[in-house]
Amino acid sequence: MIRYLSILFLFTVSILFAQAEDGSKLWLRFGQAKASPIRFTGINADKTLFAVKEFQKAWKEIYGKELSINNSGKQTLIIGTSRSKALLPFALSKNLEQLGNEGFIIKTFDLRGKQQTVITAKSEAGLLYGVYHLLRLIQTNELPDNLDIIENPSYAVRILNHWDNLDGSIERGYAGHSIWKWEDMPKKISPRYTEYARANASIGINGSVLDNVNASPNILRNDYLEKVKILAGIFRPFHIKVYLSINFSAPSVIGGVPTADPLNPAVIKWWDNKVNEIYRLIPDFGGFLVKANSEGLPGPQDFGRTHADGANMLADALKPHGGIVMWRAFVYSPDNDDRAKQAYNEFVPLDGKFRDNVIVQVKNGPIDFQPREPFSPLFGGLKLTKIMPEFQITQEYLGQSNHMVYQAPLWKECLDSDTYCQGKGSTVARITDGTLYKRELSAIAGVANIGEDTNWCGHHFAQANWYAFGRLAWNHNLTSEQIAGEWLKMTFNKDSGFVRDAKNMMIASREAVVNYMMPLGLHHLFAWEHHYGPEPWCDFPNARPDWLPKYYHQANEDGLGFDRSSRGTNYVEQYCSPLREMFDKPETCPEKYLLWFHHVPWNYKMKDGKTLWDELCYLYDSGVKDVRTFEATWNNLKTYVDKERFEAVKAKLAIQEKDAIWWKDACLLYFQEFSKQPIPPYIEAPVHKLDDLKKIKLNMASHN
Ligand code: BDP
Repeated sequence: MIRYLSILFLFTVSILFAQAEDGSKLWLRFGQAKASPIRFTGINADKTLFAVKEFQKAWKEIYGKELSINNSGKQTLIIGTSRSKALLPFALSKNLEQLGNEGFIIKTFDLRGKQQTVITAKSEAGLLYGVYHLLRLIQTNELPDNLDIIENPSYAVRILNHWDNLDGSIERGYAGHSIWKWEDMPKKISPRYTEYARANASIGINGSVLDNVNASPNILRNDYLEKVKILAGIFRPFHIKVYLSINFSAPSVIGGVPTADPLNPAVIKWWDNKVNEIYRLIPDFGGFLVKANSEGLPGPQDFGRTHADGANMLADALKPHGGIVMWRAFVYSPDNDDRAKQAYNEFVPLDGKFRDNVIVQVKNGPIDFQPREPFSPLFGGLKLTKIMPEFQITQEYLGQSNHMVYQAPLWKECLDSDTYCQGKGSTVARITDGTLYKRELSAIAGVANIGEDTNWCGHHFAQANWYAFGRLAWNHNLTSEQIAGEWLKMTFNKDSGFVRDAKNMMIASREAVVNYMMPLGLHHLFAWEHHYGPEPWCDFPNARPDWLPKYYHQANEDGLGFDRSSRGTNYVEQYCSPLREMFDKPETCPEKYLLWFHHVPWNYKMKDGKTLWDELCYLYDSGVKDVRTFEATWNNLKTYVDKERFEAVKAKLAIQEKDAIWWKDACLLYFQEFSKQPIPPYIEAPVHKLDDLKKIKLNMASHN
C-alpha cells in the first residue's frame, strides 16, 4: 500500500512539476513571486469588481490565501474606480486630471498613522491594468515602499492580429495549430481562451483580430459570428475587444450580391446589414481589418475604385456603432520598378480622403518584416490620415520558432526613427501614437505568434516577443532592456546575475540574426515559399521577379545591393529631408542600410577600412560567433533554470547555430561567385559546398 502511495505521490509531484515548467504559464507565474515580503494586510474594495477578483486570484497563488477584506490593517490596499466612495479620504484630484480613460494611478498615502495604497482609474479597464501593474511589481520584487505611479497607454488600440484560418491552420504560425477551435464551439470551450485573455490583459493588449488577413468570406456567416460572440464574451471582462479580418468580396461570395463594388447601393446595404447583425451579437465589437488588392486578394480597385472608397464604405457602416477600419497598406506589384515604392505611391495621393474611423495599417518597413529594413516612408508621408504600425511577432523571417530573436530592439528602432516630416522629432512613435497630430484614435498591431503548443509560442524565448509587443504598445518609452528584465524575472528567475546575462543575450540576438542572415541592408534572400533558410540564388523561369532574391540583392561582378538612390529607382525621394539626402549618398548612408539603398562595388571602402567584401565576410562570421556566445551563456545559466525549459532552449540554440552557419556559408559562397575574392583568413572557412547547399529543399508548408 505504502509503495503504491509513494508511487502515486511521485506521479503527482512529477505532474505538478511538469505542469509548472512546461512554459504554459507564460509570465504569469505568481507562485514564483513569494520572494517579495507580504506588504498588504488587508484590502478595501468591492469584491465583485473583476479587477479585484483578478488581484485576489493572483494573491492567493503567491501567498496561499486571499487578502482579507478589512479596513483596519496597517497596510491597506484600496481598489476602486475614481467614483468609488472608498477614495474620498485621498487627495487625488490633481492625479485624476492627468488620467486618460484606460490609465491608472497607484499611490501610497499615510493616513491616520496607516499606510494606504490606492489603485484607481476612470474605467474598470484602467483598474485592471493597475492591478496587473502592482502584481508585476510584486512578481519582479520591485515594490517600493511608497508608490506614486500614474500611467496612460501610448496607443488607444493595442491589438494582436491572428493570421489564423478557419480550418485551424495558421499562416506563418510556428507554434502548432490555431488556438481557436471553431469546430468545437459552442459545445466545447477551451480553457485556453480565458488564459489567453488574461495573458493579454496583463500586458495591456485590448484587441484581437481573430482571423487571417487573407480572410475567408465565411467568417461573416452567421454560424461563425455566433462563435465569435462566444470568444467576445470570454474576453469582455478582460477588456479585450474582438475584431475580424474581412474579405472584400464577401457580399458577392456569401451575400448573393452580384458585385462587391464599394459604391454600389446593394453592396453598401449588405455591409450595413452585416455590421448591424454583428453588433446585435457583439455590442462592443471593435471593427474590421482589411487586406485588399494585395497579393491577389479582392479589393475596391477591381471595380475602378480607390482604397479610400473601399475603406470609407466599411467605415460608414461601422461608425454608428463606434467601430473602426484598419486598412492595410501592404501592396506591391511586379510592374513597379521597385516594390519598396508602391505603398507610398498608392496611398499618399489619397491622404486626407479617409474617414476619421479609418486607420491605415503599415508594416514597419516598406518590404516585408525583414531582419532589418529602414522605416516605411509612409509613416512620414501620410499627414492627414491616421496611420498605425504593424509588427510581426511571429518570426516568419527570423528563424521561425527555432531561433531566439528578441524583437523589442527591432520594433524600437522603427518607433524611434525620426521621419523629419514635421521637423525634427517627428518620430514614427509620435506620429502613430497620436501626440504629433493630436489624435485620440491611435493604434498598433502585432501579428501573433500564438498557437496550440503547450508553451504557446513554440520557443520559450518567443514568449518574450508577445510580452514585449504588449508592453511597448502600452508604453513605447520603455527600453528593450527594461522589458527583457521584467520578462526574465517573471518567466525564469529573479537572480540578478541570471537576469544580467540572459538579458545581454536577448538584446544581442537581434543584431546577431541580422548579421548571420542579411547584414548591411541586404534583404529577402530567403528560400522560396517557407522563408526559413537562405536561397540567394533562387530562380524560377516564370516566377514574379519581385518574389526572387536576385531582385533584392542585385549581385553582379561590379558589386552588390539595390540602387534606390536618385541615380537608381529614386525611392529615397519618399523620405523627408535631411534623410533623403543622407540615404542618397553611400558615404552618408548609415552602413546598416548601405545595400538597401545602393549598389556598391566589392572593393568599396567601409568606415572601418575594410572592403565591402571583407566586411560582409566579417559580419556573417560575427553573427555565427554571437550564437555560439548565446549557447555558452545559456549553459552557464543552467542552475537558474528548470531542467525542462533549460534543455528545450539549449536544443533550439543548437539548431540556431547550425542554421547561422548555413546562412553564412550559403550567402558568402554564393556572393563569392561575383566578388571573386577570397574569404579573409581571420574568418572561419565555410564548412559546406555551395552545390550541396543548393540542393537543400525543406519540406515545409508555406502557409502553416
Ligand atoms: C507576408 C507573408 C504572407 C502574408 C503577407 C501579408 O509571407 O503570408 O499573407 O505577408 O502580410 O509576409 O499579408
